[in-house]
Amino acid sequence: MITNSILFGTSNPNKIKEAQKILPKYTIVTPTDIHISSDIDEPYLTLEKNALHKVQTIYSMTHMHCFAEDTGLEVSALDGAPGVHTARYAGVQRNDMDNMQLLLKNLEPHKDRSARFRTIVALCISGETYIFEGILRGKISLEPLGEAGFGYDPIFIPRGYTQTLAELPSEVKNEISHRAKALSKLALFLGQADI
Ligand code: ITT
Repeated sequence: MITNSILFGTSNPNKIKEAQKILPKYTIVTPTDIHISSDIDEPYLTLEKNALHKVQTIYSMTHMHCFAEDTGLEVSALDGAPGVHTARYAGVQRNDMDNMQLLLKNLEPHKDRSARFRTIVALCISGETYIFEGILRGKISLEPLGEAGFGYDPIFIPRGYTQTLAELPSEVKNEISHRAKALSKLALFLGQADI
């Protein structure tokens, strides 16, 4: 066991940056650090199944304590879309601006702009898997605003705020976000398991 070190199986450097700030007591090891591929497919139709698939794939390659996550943006008026298709909403190019523009267009006819980010973190310790969920509620803005964060942050206004996640300081996002909530549960679990 590597005390206080944990492998985060992701290809997204922004997620790694956020996770390291949210989990200061742990050293986050990345796939790049240990020279393995971080490009894992997401073949399933739920965030839970994809997160478990990712962590099991990473564990089978490394046998290290590891976690992976899948995040979706769920928009009420669009029946929960883009959901599990969030990354490729506007196509396989996985382009953030294309994705946001398509979402804004599809939401145009609707009054209800409420939405939520949902993160499922899957943890694998000695081959056993565990799931933690984090949800951030809010609404979709009328246009992209702000430079911080990544992905859909420029069009998501968290409940209780007037600015998008990309306009708010990163410290605020890391306190309130879906990822922060799921990773705080993971940290509590690891602390109780003395890992
Ligand atoms: P993995 O290697 O961890 O899978 P990824 O970037 O492919 O990295 P996801 O499949 O979870 O991650 O991403 C789903 C989409 O949601 C993708 O378009 C992200 O940019 C977006 N996303 C994820 N977390 C976000 C956040 O905190 N704020 C805004 N957008 C986010």
